[in-house]
Amino acid sequence: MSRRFFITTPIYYVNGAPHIGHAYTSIAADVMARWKRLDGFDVFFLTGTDEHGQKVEQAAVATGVDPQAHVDRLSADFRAMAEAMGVSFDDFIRTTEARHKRACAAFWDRLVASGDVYLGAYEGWYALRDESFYNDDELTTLPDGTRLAPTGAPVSWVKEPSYFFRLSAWQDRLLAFYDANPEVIGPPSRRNEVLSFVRQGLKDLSISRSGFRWGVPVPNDPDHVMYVWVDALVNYISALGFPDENGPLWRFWPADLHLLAKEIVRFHAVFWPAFLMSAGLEPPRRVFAHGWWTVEGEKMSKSVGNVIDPRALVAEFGLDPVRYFLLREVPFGSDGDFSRRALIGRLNVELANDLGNLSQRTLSQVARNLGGRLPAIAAPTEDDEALLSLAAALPDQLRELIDRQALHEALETVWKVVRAGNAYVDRQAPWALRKTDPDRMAAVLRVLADTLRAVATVLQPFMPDSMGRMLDQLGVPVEARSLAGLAVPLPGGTVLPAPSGIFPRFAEQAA
Ligand code: ME8
Repeated sequence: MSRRFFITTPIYYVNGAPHIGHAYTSIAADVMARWKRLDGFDVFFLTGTDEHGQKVEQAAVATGVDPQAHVDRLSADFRAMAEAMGVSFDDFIRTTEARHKRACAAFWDRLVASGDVYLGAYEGWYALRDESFYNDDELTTLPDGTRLAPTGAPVSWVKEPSYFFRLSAWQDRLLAFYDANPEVIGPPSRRNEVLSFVRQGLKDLSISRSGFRWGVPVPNDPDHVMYVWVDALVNYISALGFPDENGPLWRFWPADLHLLAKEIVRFHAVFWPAFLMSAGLEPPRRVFAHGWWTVEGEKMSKSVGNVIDPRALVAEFGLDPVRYFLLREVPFGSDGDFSRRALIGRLNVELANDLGNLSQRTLSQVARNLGGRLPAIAAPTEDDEALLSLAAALPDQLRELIDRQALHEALETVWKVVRAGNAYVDRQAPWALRKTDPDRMAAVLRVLADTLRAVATVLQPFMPDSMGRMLDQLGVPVEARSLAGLAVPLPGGTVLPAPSGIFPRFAEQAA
């Protein structure tokens, strides 16, 4: 098995401030990247911004600034958002960078060399908002005659000279590829959607635009810029130094996981593998699409005024609680709704009560009754053994769940252990043992400390800062915080720092 792991987020369009949807994908990818690092993998985690296309050009013109100045400002904001969300990216690619334009030109030349590119004329519907072409039969018509794409974006009729990619010739090879790689698209609902789209037959794809300038120039034809989606997808290899296949980062190709939401599966699971195979490169190993967030039951939109700024949420609730909520609330892959009530409920019940109390109950008794020294491991009773074996199973269980992007199940699996830990404290009542059987009290507290250590270790990717503090309080040295490190027990007598609460409670507020 390869111990390298390359994970990407979409590169986000720079046409507004980042919102909770962007933060969600980036945080989920961050959890997976951190998990793989914790498990000893050599990880490359890529995010960035998509800065070309007619939509961006028009937005810049509307604000009266030069497009480059416009994208510089917005890209910096996306980068700042990622940093504020604790996103541990290894590189942040921008499609206006020279390294990216060079990679696009080389990639285009490869497609041309493969015989898959020809010059023609595009005539059809185009939705600027989606930067996407649509067939007539995909559209709906409003009473006033306006035509809309399935995404709700208005379309307009475009007629211009265009280069085409011979996608029609790739249908059978794509189907063979999906067949040979059943895990390449997830979740299964998205895989089925892609399979039926490809089985219906593929039309050649327009891959250049000639009506505007804000894009990567097509090599040897100054009248054309590359279709923004060709340019955008290439980011995943330009960040690895393409076309230099002997460079230090090329070993990360093919990507282990392209993470994105459901509306852009077709670009990643149909067009991108076809382009790559045409260019003689390996297609990605997996494309996984999560669902969409709505807010208090409504679609997020600037006009409704319900767009949630993730940085404002963090300012109010703290980063780790927000990360936890986003990944716990919704099965990863399904749509979900953001509500303050649900957020506050989970933070109070699951973080403050379940996990916060378990650690407080354990550590305050170690501090008070054992002089703040971690007790030695004692011969376990059946009840001890039951809890310890649940905790010891966590790394393997989470490996399997996170490898199939079941982040919500991973958290639920950890919480089963947390709840078992609280039930164990209630049963064992170490506070009552203090006078009657102090040795047994010490043994119980050690079982609890070891359980908490396992829990905090596997939760680090989700809540890096809080779990770092919990491991500090448990006396776990930084170098012993990996999954491998869990196998080595802490010595009895380790001096623990004074415990302090990790998760605050929040008052429910009327909306
Ligand atoms: O599509 N719920 O960029 P984009 C969940 N530039 N996720 C959401 C979301 C929501 N309500 N809104 C946005 C593009 N996202 C292209 C991508 S990649 C080569 C080019 C997240 O700014 C989700 O990951 O429209 C979605 O796929 C992405 O932002 C779309 O970002």
